[in-house]
Amino acid sequence: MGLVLLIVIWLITLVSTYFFVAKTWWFPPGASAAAPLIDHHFTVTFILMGIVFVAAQLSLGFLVWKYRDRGSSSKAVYSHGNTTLEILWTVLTAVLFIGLNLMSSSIWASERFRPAAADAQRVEVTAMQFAWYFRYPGPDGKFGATRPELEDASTGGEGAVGLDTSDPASKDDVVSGVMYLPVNREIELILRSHDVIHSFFVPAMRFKQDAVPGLAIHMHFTPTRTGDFEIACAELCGLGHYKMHGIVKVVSQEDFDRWMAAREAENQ
Ligand SMILES: [Cu+2]
Repeated sequence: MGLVLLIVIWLITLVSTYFFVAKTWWFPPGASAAAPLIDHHFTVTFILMGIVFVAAQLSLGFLVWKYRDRGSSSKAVYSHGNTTLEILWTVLTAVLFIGLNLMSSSIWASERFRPAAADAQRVEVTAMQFAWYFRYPGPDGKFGATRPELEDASTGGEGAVGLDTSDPASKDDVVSGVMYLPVNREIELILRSHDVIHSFFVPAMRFKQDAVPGLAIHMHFTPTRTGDFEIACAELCGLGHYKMHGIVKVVSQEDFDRWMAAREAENQ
């Protein structure tokens, strides 16, 4: 029995490790400025943790086999353990955990704590059960006022985000169900939620941030490749959570301007 357990534990360990090493189910190729940094940090974490995981599981299998039931009737011996070893692995774990946090803090801060560039394209993201709406401030660079009592999800577009059309600044605001972004330009997001907590997740951008009712959360990132990328809601937000996805279309600045002009024309 001890031998069977050893084989099963080792097999599960090695087979699951294989899928990670072979990158069988992996990230989509990165499409934002922070993606290479995040991927590098992920690889470092993955290798360090992988070594710990494989070593721990291989020793577990070995010890299960070594201390198997040999049918002897000798009395069980109780051991207190080894204080030196316990201190050693607790300290090592702390060093690893705190060290990885320190290493990644600048990447985390670059999208959150540092303010967005002055020429960043601002997009307000409104999450609601179960859709995403994207609002652009238009040529005046100012978002018009929104009011919660005007929010009506069933109308879609401007009505869904509760745009106050009596505010002059709201006249040129553009609301879209698809997120258009210019490539190689910093994007400042303002994340809002209409009802419950949602999470704006764009795997290709390595970008994920909760949208929380009552908060306007500012974050920024820079898309570096054109194309269509999937947005998924990464917070279980209700029955329709599974279908709460959207598309980011990253296009050249000219195509973005053209799209914006067409939307402005529709607004008139
Ligand atoms: Cu959601």
